[in-house]
Amino acid sequence: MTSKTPKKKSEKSTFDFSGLKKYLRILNYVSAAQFYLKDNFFLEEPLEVKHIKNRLLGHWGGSNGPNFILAHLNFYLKQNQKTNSKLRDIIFLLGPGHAFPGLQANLFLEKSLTYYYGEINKNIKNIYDFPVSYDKEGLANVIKHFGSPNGFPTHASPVTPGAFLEGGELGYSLANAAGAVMDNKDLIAVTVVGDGEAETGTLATSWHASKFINSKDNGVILPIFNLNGYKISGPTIFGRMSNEELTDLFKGLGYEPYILDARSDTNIYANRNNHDLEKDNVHILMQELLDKCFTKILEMKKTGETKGLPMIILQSDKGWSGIKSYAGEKIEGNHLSHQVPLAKARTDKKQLKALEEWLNSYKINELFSEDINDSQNLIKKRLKDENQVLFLKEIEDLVPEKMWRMSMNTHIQQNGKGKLKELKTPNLSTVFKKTILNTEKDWGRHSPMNLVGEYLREVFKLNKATKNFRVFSPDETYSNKIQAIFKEEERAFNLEIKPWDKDISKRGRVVEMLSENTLVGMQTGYILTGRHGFFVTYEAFAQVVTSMVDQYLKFLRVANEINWRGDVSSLNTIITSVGWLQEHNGYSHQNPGIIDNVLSLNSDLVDVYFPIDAVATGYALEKMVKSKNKINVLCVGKDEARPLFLSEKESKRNIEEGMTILNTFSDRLKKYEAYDLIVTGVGDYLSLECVAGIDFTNRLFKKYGLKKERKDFKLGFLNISKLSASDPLSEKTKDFAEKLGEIVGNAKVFANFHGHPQTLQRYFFEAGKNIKDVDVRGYIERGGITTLLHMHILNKTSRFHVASWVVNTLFDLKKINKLTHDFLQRDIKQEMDEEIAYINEHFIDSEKIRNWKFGI
Ligand SMILES: Cc1ncc(C[n+]2csc(CCOP(=O)(O)OP(=O)(O)O)c2C)c(N)n1
Repeated sequence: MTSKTPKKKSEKSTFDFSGLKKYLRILNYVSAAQFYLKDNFFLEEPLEVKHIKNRLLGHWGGSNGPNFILAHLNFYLKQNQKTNSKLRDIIFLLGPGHAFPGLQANLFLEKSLTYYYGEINKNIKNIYDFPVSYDKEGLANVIKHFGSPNGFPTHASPVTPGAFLEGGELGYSLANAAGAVMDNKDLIAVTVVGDGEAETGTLATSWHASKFINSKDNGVILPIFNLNGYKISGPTIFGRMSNEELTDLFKGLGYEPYILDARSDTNIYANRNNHDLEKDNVHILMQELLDKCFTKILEMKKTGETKGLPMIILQSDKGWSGIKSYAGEKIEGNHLSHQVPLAKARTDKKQLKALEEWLNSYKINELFSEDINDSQNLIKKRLKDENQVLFLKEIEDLVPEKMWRMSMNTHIQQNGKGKLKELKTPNLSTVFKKTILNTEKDWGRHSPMNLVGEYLREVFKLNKATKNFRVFSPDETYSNKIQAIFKEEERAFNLEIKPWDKDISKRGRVVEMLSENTLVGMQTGYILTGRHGFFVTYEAFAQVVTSMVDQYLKFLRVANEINWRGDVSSLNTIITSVGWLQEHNGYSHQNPGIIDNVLSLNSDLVDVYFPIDAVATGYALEKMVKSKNKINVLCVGKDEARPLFLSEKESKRNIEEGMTILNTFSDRLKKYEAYDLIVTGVGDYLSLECVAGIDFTNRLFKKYGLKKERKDFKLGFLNISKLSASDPLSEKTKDFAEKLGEIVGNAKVFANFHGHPQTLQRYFFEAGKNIKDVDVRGYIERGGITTLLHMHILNKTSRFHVASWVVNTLFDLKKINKLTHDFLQRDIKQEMDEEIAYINEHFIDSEKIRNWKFGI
């Protein structure tokens, strides 16, 4: 494909790599300089302690492999993009985000840092108070402000042009890349994977991503596995595997691996007195490999095949081109280069000297263009960033055209164009008609998850042409009861499909893989490149991905402050097959911890919906798909026998407002009256038990003729349909607390929560309630293979516990006497014991419980 492909390894290149080698020298110099220099940025005078930063932060060792890769990619793309339009839609993902100094150096050279953080582009607000102009001053700012409190971070981040992967928590790279290339037909995601990163569970399963992505209708990932052999403090597993083992492994995983051994102690190009990078051979080999890979990718795209997708295994020295050894210890090609070598350069003169020698070895001053000292010229050049010149022409010539640069790819940043492919959303009444028929209150059998299935099916249908929607699920589409989507869309599978396999095709847009981590990585990659996706999973195992959600929130929070990033759809998760009803599985499948986790984040970007029934589920879904830049979780049960508590109108209001008193289940209040007791339900099963508890209480008072006593207190039912994570600095958080405080007033409160009780407690505390006036119940780790009622009894959230609390509280308030209290409590206990006896004998809840209806 290249116009001048080099012939043989030993042959002298027909390419002129002189510019590339210089480009690479800049990348490596600027990478290193970012750790150390606060002044004398280009070593124009002898290096002194006063030039060295007070804190030496960052990661050197991992930066150099990616630097080599970046320089080569630019070289290759610049040669080929003009003649081959298929090579213009390319993004770059850096798995080990700590290798950021190199990426940052490249972004400066590509002028994309100047585009976003220079003074030139008036449309883009510079979030920094220093300019990154494309001149020495701008480059000095890049070096100086690396890893500083108000400057650049030490890892790739949302402030990094072209990045949508933070890479701090390792392992996401391939999954993110997979999400990005899905339904982006022409996209090629070049993805650098670290060999330490490759030991993580997420990455280990992500090699399989290509089995869900046919390369004809989707883009393709080109993995470049940077095998530098070391992690933080020792060798990597992959670093000590033989080439045969590596080849066998990756062939088995479905790739065609090409190994490039560029290590100084094993390859024939080593030259310890000079950078081996100054020789042509390693560059010829890399260009040959890139050409082979891109050619093969474009070939495979014609058939959609993904078996045998090319990948490069780049074996390089960790800390490549850096200090070789110090005080008898090997630094380059060893884990000791991982962070900042010569970390005592500020206090140890010998280390300072060694640092100076090392930095000088790149001869940075030879690389600047000759006319940059002409200050008049400089001012003129600043006006037009693309025409500015800082380095020698042969270096600047390597940078691809602006719109084809990996860092400026419009799938990732908006650049003034519409990146977010808006979703057409269903008309809810159409969905209700299909699933519920009559949406008025009804004690019939309605499954919220059936409704979810129909809703998502409708979303697939409406967005068929735009191909901007996917569902990600760990093998649970059927199990979570959303199989209605298969009437519209299939599961993706790019391996052999047997005649008896169901709902599966090479083109499906439902991704079912039993790796929650890889799925969420795919989902975030899909979303951050402008599309929409739901992750549907068992509640108990959603916790597997909590740290991924935490990381995503950090990304969102920073991205939301950067105007050139543009909007993205929300990260939508449905947690179902919840712990309260776990008929097939029992104790191991009972864990609402994901709710605690997301609600404990200090942010106003996280909402968790707890719709009380199927109709409310519809309204919650509508909110989720229409929201932007947020994290939404929907928590709802999947069983069929759920009543409808509310009219459509009440439901809509209930979801809109996040909490409402439901009059049907509450005592009527006269003007200026307030509730003495409020029973609060959060979650479908828990709310039902509250309502049943109120009903049971009313019957009890009736049974014993306690008419006067019953009239003497007002009992209300509050349903909370949405909890948001709290941000102490946010108005929204204060509003919620105020509203809750107003509703509950001075009432005594009993609250039944779907998750762990302590998570809900905080909201009442924030609302100003005294903790002794609020009794919060929830999942207290009691469970097993048992019935729904028994789960409530075990966790003290049952209707009997509601009634018992009412009776106790009335006694405390002196509204009933001791005698009444005692016989009511005896009655409650007796009824509960009868139910337990029934369950023990028949293994199901009694008919009385199963057929219970409010007030009937
Ligand atoms: C999931 C996760 N576990 C642990 C770490 C801590 N950590 C940071 S860098 C690193 C070693 C990474 O090795 P590699 O991916 O090979 O990166 P490189 O050698 O290229 O720097 C580790 C363990 C992390 N960032 N993420």
